[in-house]
Amino acid sequence: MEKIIIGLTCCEMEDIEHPAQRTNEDYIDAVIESGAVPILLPICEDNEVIEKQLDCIDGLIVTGGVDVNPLFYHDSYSEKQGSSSFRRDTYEMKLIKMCSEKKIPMLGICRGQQIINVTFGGTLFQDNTMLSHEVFEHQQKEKKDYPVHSVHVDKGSFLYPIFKDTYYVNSFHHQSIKDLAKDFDVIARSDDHIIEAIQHQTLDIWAVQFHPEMMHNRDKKMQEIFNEFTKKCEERKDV
Ligand SMILES: [Mn+2]
Repeated sequence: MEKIIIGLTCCEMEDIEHPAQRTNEDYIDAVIESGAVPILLPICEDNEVIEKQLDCIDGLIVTGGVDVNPLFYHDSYSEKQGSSSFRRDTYEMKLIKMCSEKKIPMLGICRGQQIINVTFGGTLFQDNTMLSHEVFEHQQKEKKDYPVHSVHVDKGSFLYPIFKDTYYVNSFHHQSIKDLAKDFDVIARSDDHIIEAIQHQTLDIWAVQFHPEMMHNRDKKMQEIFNEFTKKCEERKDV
């Protein structure tokens, strides 16, 4: 079978003199290991360019990065909000909308889960301490490829065949989902009830709050998330 192509979103680098965009190699490696071909999708403003970017891909991975600007979920800036990129938010929201219209499968990771939720009308906690109850530290000081907390997974979700009921994940997020977007289900939570994975009810949109790409070398189950996503994109292409 011909290899399918998966687009990876980029982040901006803060070099004022020589603006650049990049993505972490972990995503690239995990996609290649899954049997697909990764390509980078740079942030841009032109709708026609975005359309054309989508013509090139069979799947989209919305990668991690800075916080989403709270303006996009109609909230005002709190003291605990981190840095954000209006340009990246605007681009990714357009990309996600157009991608879902074309029914191209999508996998959101960390910020990716958050921006997918916001694109479909959901909201975020600007800091995990803003939840009404005590929460763990979700910004780990452990190495990136080691887990720090458990997640409890719903039967019937995309994660269940891989993780079963409970599994252990890494954690690099100080924000999390507050109100879930319409037509999505929460499919995994941590012990302190933070939303750690979501899934669309009818479209092929999956998202996780942890970073499977950072763990994929050490933990085959993390690689399996990418393998299953690639399989989903191949099935979709065959339709
Ligand atoms: Mn976490």
